[in-house]
Parts: sequence; structure tokens; C-alpha cells
Amino acid sequence: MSTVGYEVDGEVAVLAVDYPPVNALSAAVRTGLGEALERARSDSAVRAVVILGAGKTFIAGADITEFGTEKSQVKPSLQDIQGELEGFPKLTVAAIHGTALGGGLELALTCHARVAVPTAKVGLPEVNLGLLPGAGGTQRLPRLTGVEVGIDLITSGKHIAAQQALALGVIDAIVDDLRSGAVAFAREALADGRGFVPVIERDDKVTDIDAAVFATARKKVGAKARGKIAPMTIIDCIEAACTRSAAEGLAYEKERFQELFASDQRAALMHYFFAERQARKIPGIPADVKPRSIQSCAIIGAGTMGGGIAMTFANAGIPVTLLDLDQAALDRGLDVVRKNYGISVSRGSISQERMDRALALITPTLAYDDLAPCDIVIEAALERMDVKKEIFSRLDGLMKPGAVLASNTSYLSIDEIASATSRPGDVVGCHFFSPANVMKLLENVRSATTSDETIITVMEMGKVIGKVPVLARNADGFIGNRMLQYYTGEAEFLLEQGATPEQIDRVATRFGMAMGPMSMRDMAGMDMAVVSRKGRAASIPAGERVSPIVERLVEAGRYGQKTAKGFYRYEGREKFSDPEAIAIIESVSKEFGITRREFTDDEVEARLFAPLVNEGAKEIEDGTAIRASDIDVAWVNGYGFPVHRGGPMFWGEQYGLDRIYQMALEAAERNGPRWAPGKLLERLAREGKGWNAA
Ligand code: 3H9
Repeated sequence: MSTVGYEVDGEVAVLAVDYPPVNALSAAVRTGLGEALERARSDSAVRAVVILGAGKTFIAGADITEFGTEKSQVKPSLQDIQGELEGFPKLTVAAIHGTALGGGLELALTCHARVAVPTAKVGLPEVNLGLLPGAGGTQRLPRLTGVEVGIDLITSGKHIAAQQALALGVIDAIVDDLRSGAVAFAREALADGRGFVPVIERDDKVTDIDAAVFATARKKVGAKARGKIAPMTIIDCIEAACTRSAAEGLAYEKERFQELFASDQRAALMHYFFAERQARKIPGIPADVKPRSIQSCAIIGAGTMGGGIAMTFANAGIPVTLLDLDQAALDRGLDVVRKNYGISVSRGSISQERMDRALALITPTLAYDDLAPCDIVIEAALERMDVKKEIFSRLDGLMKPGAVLASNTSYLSIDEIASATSRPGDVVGCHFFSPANVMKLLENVRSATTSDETIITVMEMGKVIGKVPVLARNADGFIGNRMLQYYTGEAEFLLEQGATPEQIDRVATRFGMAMGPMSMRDMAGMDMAVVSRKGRAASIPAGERVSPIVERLVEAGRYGQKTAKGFYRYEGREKFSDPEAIAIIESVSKEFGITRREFTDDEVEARLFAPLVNEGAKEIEDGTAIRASDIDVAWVNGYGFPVHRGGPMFWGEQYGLDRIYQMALEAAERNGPRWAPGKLLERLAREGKGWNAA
């Protein structure tokens, strides 16, 4: 069966691309389009062609599952089809619903006109795959939107709604009904004899552009890129659209696309794209298990976490009942929520109207009974097992049958919490990350007794509320925090051995981390770290070293930013190296007889990240994580790990699992047995295999 349907409606041929799930431009679709266009060309009754997508969307872009395979070389290429469309002797109209993305939008930009239904979105998101729009997107889009908007859209990859696309000139009209509206548009254009100039020939918005526009864009985009190369390459291409002929600009774009295609960043970002989708698939759950509907949410605790979680649900249009124990705490919590929304409004990221709508969805209460009818309750109270058990036992007697009972705990046992109820199948961990209204990760945690239905429900819910869900099995610290202690721990050992806070932070941010580990400690407050380390002391086996640097800094009153000194000294928001902190670190080295030495940046980088990979491998081994790529998704979305490195496990595989294994042996020698490599890493290192052989 052809992947492109062909029907004639009077003088208009309607070509429907039908290639689920997203009508990507696979070899089969390109072949189908080539044939259908040929048919329309030779059909004398046809005077116009409408191209649309069957199913729920227009064309979502090139078929990325075929990248690098023989199929990607099958003719006609996307560019062949575009050439055909641009010079087509009959009127061509792209009719967009769902999303027109990447190559899909690029194809539409070579039609004579574009129409869309009001709910449609368009965008060039190639940057998220480490690529640039390589089928003329960098040359054609700015010709419609102007250079500055074009740079913004293509370097961010954002999708814009039909109304905005119309205002920017990306589409020509909005139609209510996709097919009949597009056909009517084509008929009217024919009747009026309306001519359309091919986008590539419209030069007015790319002529005489001041070079300063590109200098400013490079500065602005570069500051956000954290080492990503695609956004900067995109600016080069858009500049070429303004300084070269159309043919030269297209050739230049093609060359730069190939350069990006060959890059490690492209491989990492594409790995991440599939990893995020894979993370939603939970092996072993029968296909007939369906999620429960989550139409309302209760939250216990109006503190920072509770408030952030409430905002997340309200932003998704889900009503929230927010409970705290006393009025003052509730008022404080709501004030923070209001303030956070206010900041977003003043920054222009949301409208006042949207803020009012969201706030109206949050109902504060002091009465537990008000929670009873909610579809899910998320407990975000004190991190103490006795407190949690008491709350869950109360919820057990209170919540309607079928409600999901979730805890936002970041490390306590979900098994034990579930044991306080008579319905352990409904109990699950929903671990949000701070600030919960911003951070994308939702680490769902299953206990030994969580039902399949509950698991599927919270995974689906994650997507609905705009989070990236990952499923962990119950274990101390789950997926992310369990690994974090090895990253921060190794950073402190490096300090003892001679690295400085500045060097470690510089290397981490050079790598692409949002923030270095020392600055992170200073920001979070070292007194907090000391409390949590005391709480966890019992789980650290004898013979295991934990550096006392953080405790020594706290003893010296250096709590971090809140006391204006920690690993650094602070003046307002500016930080400075501080000889006093260095002296404390050196005194620890001396106390433990550690000879200090210089480290190269590359050494520091490997030492910081290798322990993550080792612990991640142990998580796969003991089932805490389902697969290596889930760990990558968790670290990218919860811990600021650079997405263009693919995640720690992807990075580890590129670095060499044999080298990671060797480093783990050495770390165990220095730090104690918990740092030793597990059996899985040992096997993969010995066999020279990657995570897919885990
Ligand atoms: C490009 O176009 C290059 C050109 O500039 C130049 C060429 C020369 N191909 O996300 P979902 C699969 S680069 C193949 O869960 P949603 C996806 O893996 C491309 N498969 O659904 C998943 O499979 P599975 C530029 C694709 O409704 C299934 O579709 N375009 C592609 O939440 C459902 O996906 C992009 O970067 C693809 N292009 O969101 C668009 N896209 O079920 C990337 C998706 O087996 N895609 N799949 O796990 C998206 O942003 C979202 O998938 C979309 C749908 C918004 C379309």
C-alpha cells in the first residue's frame, strides 16, 4: 500500500501522507510523494495540489530512525521533492494539523502556500538533535520571519502555534477544517489568479542586515548553549542566507549539516531523544493494563516542594487541593507560589491571565477530609519515616478507593511507607526535583507491591503534567541521588588531593554541567549537607572514607552562600576564591597524610564522572534502573547533566567502559569497597561490550 493517498476533489488533488506514528519522511514516504506528484503533474484535470498528513499530525520531519542507513539514501531525496514542489507547474498548498516539524516544515516551505488549523504548531527542532534544518530551513524561514525571529526560532527549536505562525508570515491562512479548508483555499487562489513567489526568492527580509545582529545573537545564544555546537552553526547559516545567493546559501547549509551530522553531539542528542521515549516503556506490564484518570490532585505540605508540585499540576489545568497543618504555613506556602508566578509574569514567560487561571486551580485547606475525593495525593512532608507512615496510614482510611497514594520522598523506602496502608498496590514514589515547577524530571518509584496500574498511571501523569518520567525501583536514593553522592564525594576527594574548588567547578561547567559541584554545595547550604550526611552515616560501611571537608567548613561557619562564605567567598552574587577555604582543605589533606599534587583538567573530568557510571551500572545490575538510558534521562532532567553528552551512561560508554572499570578499581583502593566495580561493569569491560549487552 502506498504511504501517500491520492484523491481528486474537483480540480484539486489531495495527497495524504499516511505513515504512522508521525508521518516522518522515510524512504517509503519520499517515494510515495514523488509518485503522487508525478500523477498530479500529468493529470490534466488537476490544477492544484494539497499535501496533508493522515492521522494526528502533518509531517514531523526526516525519519530519524533511518538516519545513517541505506534507506536515507533512497531517491527521491527530500531536496529532490522540494525542488519538484518549488517549480511545480500547478499550485501547491501544504495543509497543516498537529505539528509540522523539521523536514516537514521545510517541505511545506517549498509549497507555494501554507494553511493550518488553529491547533496546529510548526517548528524547526533539529537543534535538539544536534543538527540544523538541512533542507533549506535556515535559508527559507528567515526569509519569511525576518532574521532575528528566525535565529530565535531555529536556535531554540521551539514550536509556535498557528496564530503566531500566521502573524510571522510562516503560514498564509488559518482554516477551520483541514481538508475542506485547504481545498477551498486552493480553489479561491486559482479563481483569483493569485500568484505566489517561492519563499527562496523572497529576499527583502534578508537584505542589508547589519553584521551587529549576528554578533549580538552569537553572544546571547552562546551564553545559553553550554558548549552545544549546533546553535552557533545555525547562526552561521542564517548569516549566509543574508550574505550569499540562494543557491550558495543552500549549499553552505548542506555542508554545515553534514558537519553536524558527523559530530559526537549529534550522536549523543539522538541517543537522548530515543532514551526519553524508551523510558516511558515499562517491560513486563501487559498491554491491557490502562492508566487511571488523574483529574484532581491533593498535596500534603505547602513548603517549597509542595508549592512547586502544586504549580506543576495547576499549570497543566489540573485542580489541586493543598494541605498544611497550620494556617501560617499554608499562607507562607501560597505566598511563595504567588511570588513565583509573579516573577514569571514580570519576565513575560506567562500572561497575567494564565497566572490567574493557575492560581484559581489551587485550593488551600487545613482539613484532611478535603483530600478524600482526589484522584492522587502526593505527600511532600518532612523527610522522616515515622511522619510519612503516620500520614499514609491516615490517607489509607480517608482516600477514595482507587486513589493513587504517592510520596515525594527523595530517598526513604517506598516499601516501608506502603506497609503503613492496607492498599500497598496504590502506593508509589513520585519524586519531583526542586524547583518542582521548573525541573523536568519525575522519578517515579515502585515498591515491591506497587500495582502495574499505579505504575502506568504515574508514568502517563508525568507526561500530562509536562515532566519527563523515569521509573526506579525502591532503593536508597533511587536512581539519581544514589549516584549523586559518588559525584560530590569524588569532588571532595579531589580537593583533598590537590585540586581547587575553582578547577573542579571550571571543569564541570566546561563539560556542560549547569553548575559545578562546589558551587552547588554553596548554593544548597553546607549545613544541610551535614545534616543529611549524619542521617545517612549508618548506611556507610566501616572502612569507607568520607571526606570531612564539608563538616570542617561548617565548623568554621562557612555554610555557603547564606553566610557569604563556603568553598568560595561571596560579595553579593559574585564569588571569589578564598584562601581561608583552601587552608581548611589543606589542613584536611595534612591530617590524613595525603600528598597534594596538580591535576590536569582532563584528569579531573574523568575522576568526577566515572564514579557515576560505575554506580549506574550497579543500579542496572540490581534492578534499581530498568536500563542505562533511563539513568541518562534522569541525570539530564534532574541534575543538570549536559544533554549533548547524552547522559552519564552514554558518556561512559564513549569514554570506554574498560577505563571506567579500571578507575573504579583504583577508587576502591583509595576510598573503600563501595567504590569498587560491580559484576556487570566488569563483564562488559572484559567483553568490550556496551550497555545494550547488559
Ligand atoms: C530533520 O527533519 C532533518 C531535516 O532538517 C533535514 C534532512 C535533510 N522520525 O514523541 P512521541 C517517533 S530531523 C522517526 O512519543 P508525541 C518516536 O520515536 C527531524 N520517528 O509522540 C515515537 O516512537 P515510539 C526533525 C519519530 O505525540 C513516536 O514517533 N523533527 C520521529 O509526544 C511517537 O513520538 C523532529 O525532531 C521522527 N522524526 O510527539 C521531531 N519523531 O512510539 C521529533 C517521532 O516507537 N519528534 N518519532 O517510541 C517530536 O518532537 C515528537 O515526536 C512529536 C510527537 C511532537 C512529533
